[in-house]
Amino acid sequence: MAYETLTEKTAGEYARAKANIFSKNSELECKEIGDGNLNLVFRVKEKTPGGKSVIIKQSMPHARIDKSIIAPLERADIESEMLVLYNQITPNLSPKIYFYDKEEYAIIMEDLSAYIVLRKGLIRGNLYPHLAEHMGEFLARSLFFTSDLGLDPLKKKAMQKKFINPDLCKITEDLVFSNPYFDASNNKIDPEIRTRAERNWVDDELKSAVAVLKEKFMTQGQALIHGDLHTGSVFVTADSTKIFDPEFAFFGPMGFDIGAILGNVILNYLSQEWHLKNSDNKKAYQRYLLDTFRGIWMIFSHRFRELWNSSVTTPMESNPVYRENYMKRLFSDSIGYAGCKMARRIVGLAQVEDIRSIPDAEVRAKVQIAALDISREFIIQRDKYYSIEDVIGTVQNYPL
Ligand code: SR1
Ligand code: MG
Repeated sequence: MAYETLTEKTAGEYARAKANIFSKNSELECKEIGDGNLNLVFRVKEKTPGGKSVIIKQSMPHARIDKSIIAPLERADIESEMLVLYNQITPNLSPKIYFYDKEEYAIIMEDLSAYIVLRKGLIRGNLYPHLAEHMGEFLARSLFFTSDLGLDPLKKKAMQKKFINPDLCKITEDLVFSNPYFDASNNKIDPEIRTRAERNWVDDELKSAVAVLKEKFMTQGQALIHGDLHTGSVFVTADSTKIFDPEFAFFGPMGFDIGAILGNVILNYLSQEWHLKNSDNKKAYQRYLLDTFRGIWMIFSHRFRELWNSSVTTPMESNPVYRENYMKRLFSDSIGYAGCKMARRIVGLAQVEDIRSIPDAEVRAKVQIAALDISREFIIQRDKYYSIEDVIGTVQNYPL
């Protein structure tokens, strides 16, 4: 069948025909619920109380947010393969796939409607006591077992051929590593922060540090990374975490995934200057966010070292001096990429609800400028931080 985009009218019967989930005669209801930047997303549900439901995610040949951005349909091949892989190497931390349709570029998967997108949960000030543990475990296992530390080099190279993702990498190269640092036509810059944003365009120290991180993103096939691991790519409940949306996956630097989640936690921390401004809870919630930030790195690095000690078999890589040198570089990359991921959400095309939903222009500008200043520190100082505590110090000492 030739590719055709699904609609609320067609997606229900499509799901019934393709996935062995719904009974023949059940009445189905369908809603398009996509609010991301790229794809169509439908929820199909049996109308009966307690009826079954699924999610269908379908690629379109361009980005939803900007039709001039090329985003090939084949990204759905990558996403479906990634979700299968995640279900194997990081069990229970991603949605299950029921069916992948290669002709329609549509994935039929588990409906996680009991969950909330982490970004929205954090904006509401919810606590997720297991988040750091689950993210740390996910990062350690997904990165270790797809790197040369945990994978046979021939298998890794065979996977590298399969997971080449040039157009989606180009989106990141432009939107994260280039456009925020010059007057790009698709930047979105609030007038109140224009002067601060323009300061970055003439900041050669910052721009050369970002160029180094960009070079690493483009050249270091360290592990099979998710590629877009912000708080909008994670579903949560109080005791469960599911990582989804790995359509940007490719073999790149591990720190890009770690930094993505860390940077987005800091954006939420800053946005609480508005969301919890009238609450006694603001300081406590910001402390919780910094605990989560610290916890993700600590649990990741602890589990990663454990996997290293138990599973690295080659003599060269078993060396503990090399291991600690690797961890140091990983830490520095993660903080640098956290900074890059923060800045792109302040001045670039695709921004984040945490900050865009602040209606008061003055408060929003204060938060945006804080994000740009902290992001600069993260990028420039990344090799000089001794521990995650020092990085937290940069955030805590910032005069908000
Ligand atoms: C054109 S796509 C814009 C952004 O949305 C995705 O979530 C990625 O972060 C991408 O950079
Ligand atoms: Mg996405």
